[in-house]
Amino acid sequence: MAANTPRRSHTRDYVIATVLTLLMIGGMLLILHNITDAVNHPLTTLKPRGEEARKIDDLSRLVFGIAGLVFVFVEGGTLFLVYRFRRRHDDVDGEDEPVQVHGRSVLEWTWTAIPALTLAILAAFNVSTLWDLESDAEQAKMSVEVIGQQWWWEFRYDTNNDGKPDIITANQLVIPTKTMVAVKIASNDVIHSFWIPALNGKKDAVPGRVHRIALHADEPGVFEGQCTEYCGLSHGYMRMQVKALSASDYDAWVENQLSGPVEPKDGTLAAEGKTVFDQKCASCHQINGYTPAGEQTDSHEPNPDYGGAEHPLISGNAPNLTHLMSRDHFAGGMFPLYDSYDEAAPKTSAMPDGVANQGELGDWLRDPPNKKPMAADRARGMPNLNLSEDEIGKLVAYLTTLK
Ligand code: HEC
Ligand SMILES: [Cu+2]
Repeated sequence: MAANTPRRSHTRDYVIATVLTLLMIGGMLLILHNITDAVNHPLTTLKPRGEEARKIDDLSRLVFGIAGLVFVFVEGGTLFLVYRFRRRHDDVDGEDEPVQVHGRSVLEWTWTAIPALTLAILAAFNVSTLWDLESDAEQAKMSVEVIGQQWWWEFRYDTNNDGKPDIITANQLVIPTKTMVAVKIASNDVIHSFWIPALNGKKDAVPGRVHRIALHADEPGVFEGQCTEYCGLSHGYMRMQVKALSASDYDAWVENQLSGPVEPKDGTLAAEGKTVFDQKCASCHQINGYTPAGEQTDSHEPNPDYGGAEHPLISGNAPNLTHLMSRDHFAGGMFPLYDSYDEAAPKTSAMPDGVANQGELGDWLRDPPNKKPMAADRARGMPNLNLSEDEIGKLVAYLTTLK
């Protein structure tokens, strides 16, 4: 190459580099702003609301802190070297080059040892946090079974510890605050994943296995979650919530759940609805005490691993509806059960209080697979039962009494 290559103007390069850098920083700030906004983005992992989530958060802060230092050190070093050894306009190719260094074993050992040591330190913190989380789940006094179903979540409580569940609910897991609760996660069909980011990390629900994690909530609140393992057709419509209640509200909730189903008064629309229910719905859905065990239809044969016909409260593949209206949402947490809530009542009282969402419940009964994609022909989800408007009216009247 000729010794006097014409000098290029660097101004344009500097401008482009500056703009790109600013765009990158701006983008990063935008992402950071969004993922820490727990109101509009409730699945943020950066706003822990309980002891377990805080342990994970502390760990991730440490990891990101160290990663940040490494970033600053490496990027700073790179920029310094780029600047220090940049090509100058009077540089001559092949001359004036920096001293070439090769084969300095002390240097090479050092820059191998530093990253290895850093990773080893991080691994120690990681493993000890994992053990810590695991031992909380092991030692928790209270436990709830969580069962993933295509495409909703079932929760079973054994409040009197007789080995049989006595409360079965769906989609909204209710726990007392300031209490370590072990959740034992299983699946009735395919692999799902249970994830309430405000309270803990993810844990897969694997058929034939039971995985355990602990949930702990500092204060009353409703914490959002979403199935995070692709589980077929309506995976995206498989949400769940944890509702943490104060000790007294939790006791009130338990008492209500343990009570029998509300009996509609004779001669009311709801009573007629109950008759329709017994004919058209009870083969799949459980109302505690109504359906004789084992009367499920063949196509919805309950899985014996998960109680099946052994226990009269379990209906196998469909949610238990005994206290339907004690939840906030239905069908995998997708649709609100209340049109409007009583503003005076806190969202975290034992029982939601407001005007029942008759419209969407009616729509659901009119054509469930239209509201949420389901494979009812393969015993997954609720089929269209071709109900008449008259039946739908009666059923909605009945369902909305199930507090
Ligand atoms: C063939 C079985 C089957 C029959 C019959 C059936 N359902 Fe369902 N139903 C299901 C399944 C499965 C779900 C869960 C769907 C989901 O969330 O993905 C469900 C969900 C529901 C839900 C929402 C519950 C919740 O907490 O999420 C309601 C309400 C409901 N059904 C009412 C009825 C009524 C009323 C009838 C009778 C007209 C009926 N179902 C008949 C299987 C059935
Ligand atoms: Cu799922």
